[in-house]
Amino acid sequence: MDRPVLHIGNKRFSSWSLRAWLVLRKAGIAFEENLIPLYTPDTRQAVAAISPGCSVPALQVRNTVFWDSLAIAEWAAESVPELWPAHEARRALARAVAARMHSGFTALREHCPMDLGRVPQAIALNDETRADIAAVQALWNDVRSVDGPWLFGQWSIADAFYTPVAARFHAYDIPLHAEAQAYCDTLLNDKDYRDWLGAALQEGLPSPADKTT
Ligand SMILES: N[C@@H](CCC(=O)N[C@@H](CS)C(=O)NCC(=O)O)C(=O)O
Repeated sequence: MDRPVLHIGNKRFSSWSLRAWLVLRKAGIAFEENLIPLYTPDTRQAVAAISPGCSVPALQVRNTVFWDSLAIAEWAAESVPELWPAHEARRALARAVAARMHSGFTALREHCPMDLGRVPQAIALNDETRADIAAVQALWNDVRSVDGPWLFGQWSIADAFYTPVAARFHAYDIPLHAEAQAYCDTLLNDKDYRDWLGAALQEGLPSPADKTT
């Protein structure tokens, strides 16, 4: 049977692609990758040609292409339910936590775009971004399990959604509470994330003309 193909953006910049890629890796689903360079004059057309949602990541499964990191994660969880917590209430909470990242924290996403090639360096942060950073840490503090190093004990899709956040905190040298820093260290030392990072650092890239959030 043909393997699914995950269409992704540059590993250095595409935080949404990283989320979907991590989920498929953790699910143990074999897949091919197709990288579409972002920030080129041809990007829009190239993405529109493969993704009905005109965005990456997009996953081609046989004759169907579906898009959006959260939809791809849910597709994987249909065959690998362990990608979400087993307990019903924790599972609902994990979904809410992932969804909050997916649709929120916009100041953090805009002002601290993911750039895995960036030498860690602080920047001036506006009030909205500082508020997002505080809210992320408060959220982690509220939900974090004592049963393991991940947000819900075992690795879950929620961890995929916060891995790029940890990468931003690192790249912009953002001081964190000790517990939040420990969780970020767990995310950034994860073997699958390190594989993605290694590939990102091999990419020869121009500076983005636009910023990915
Ligand atoms: N909500 C979407 C966001 C995807 C997104 O914004 N992708 C960016 C790259 S990280 C993109 O496809 N950009 C292509 C373009 O702007 O033409 C998801 O979760 O997958």
